Amino acid sequence: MAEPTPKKARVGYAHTRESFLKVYESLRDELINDECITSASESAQSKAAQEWFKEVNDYNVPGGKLNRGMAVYDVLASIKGAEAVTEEDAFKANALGWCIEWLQAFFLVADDIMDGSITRRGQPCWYKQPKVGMIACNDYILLDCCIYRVLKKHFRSHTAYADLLDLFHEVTFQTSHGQLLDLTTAPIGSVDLSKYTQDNYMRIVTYKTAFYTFYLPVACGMVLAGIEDPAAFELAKKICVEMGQYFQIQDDYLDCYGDPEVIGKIGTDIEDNKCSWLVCTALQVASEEQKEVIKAHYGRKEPEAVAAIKALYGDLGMEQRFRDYEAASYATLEATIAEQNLLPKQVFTSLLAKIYKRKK
Ligand code: GPP
Ligand code: MG
Ligand code: MG
Ligand code: MG
Repeated sequence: MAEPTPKKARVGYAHTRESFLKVYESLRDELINDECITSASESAQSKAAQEWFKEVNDYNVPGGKLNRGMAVYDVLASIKGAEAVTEEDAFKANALGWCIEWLQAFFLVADDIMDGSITRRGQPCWYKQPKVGMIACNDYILLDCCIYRVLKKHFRSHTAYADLLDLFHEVTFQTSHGQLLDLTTAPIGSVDLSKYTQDNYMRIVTYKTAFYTFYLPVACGMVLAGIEDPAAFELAKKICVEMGQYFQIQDDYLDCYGDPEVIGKIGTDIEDNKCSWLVCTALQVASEEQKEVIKAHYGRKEPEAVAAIKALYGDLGMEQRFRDYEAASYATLEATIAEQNLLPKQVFTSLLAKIYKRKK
């Protein structure tokens, strides 16, 4: 009698940057050929528009660290176990991951205009390209639209379609509220040191960064894993907000002390009058005389003014203060993650490991 054919083992899905990028290419091709914008695609005008749309995507979407996008699969695998994740699940996780990367691209193109930034991810900001300029305002709207086209195409029959739509809309609302706080706390040409408080700072970074950077990927992974318990989402939000605050404090530190070659962008926080962790912390320890230096030089474009602020940060030992904060914050986060039992700890520890002591 013939031996029974052994059950074919499922070939494990390799979750690599390369496999994630392959999903981007197929989603992007679907988008640029989306039938709701290609009815007249034979005309030269339509061809040129399609080329532009492709370039907007390729220039702004896939070139970052991809931590947010790749985290959706990691969260799903941490909850279900990697061996239980099917190819179909993996595709869905990666498609949602790319929706987050599209959201990030939308935010960054817009943020760079608002912050007057020069470079991003090691290349000129999109709006700085001579042929682009303020066309970038329409391009970031297009980047935002991509999220909802991908969701419609790949999730419209999913039981959680409405929840996913709501999640992306809510997080966009929270982030633009954060951007409003960020911009209005740093009005050009008026340095009001009384605004740079710890409370104001934490409110800005919670909204402008934490929800979309950490809560969104975690919540997407949880939705795909079939989690419905509101308490689990509340807990995830609490931990993700704490992690997001830490992440933005690192971003503020790197704006001043990071190597532009490594972080891929040139810092503008001092010139832009930003309510940054560095200026808020400096003000807590500065003497009256040092506060006068901040008042006279913060929020100014002149290189000497920026140099005066950086020298003051040096006098106040800001680099060491940041390292102390980083160690303390990491310890607190580890404790918060360890003391909960609603979600596998790996959901959060794998995210934290990727950002601890990051240089970019
Ligand atoms: C980070 O601020 C926050 C964002 C990029 C969100 C922008 C939100 C919008 C609604 C446009 P940042 O200016 O410190 O970031 P970076 O240092 O990367 O410019
Ligand atoms: Mg910016
Ligand atoms: Mg900004
Ligand atoms: Mg920044």
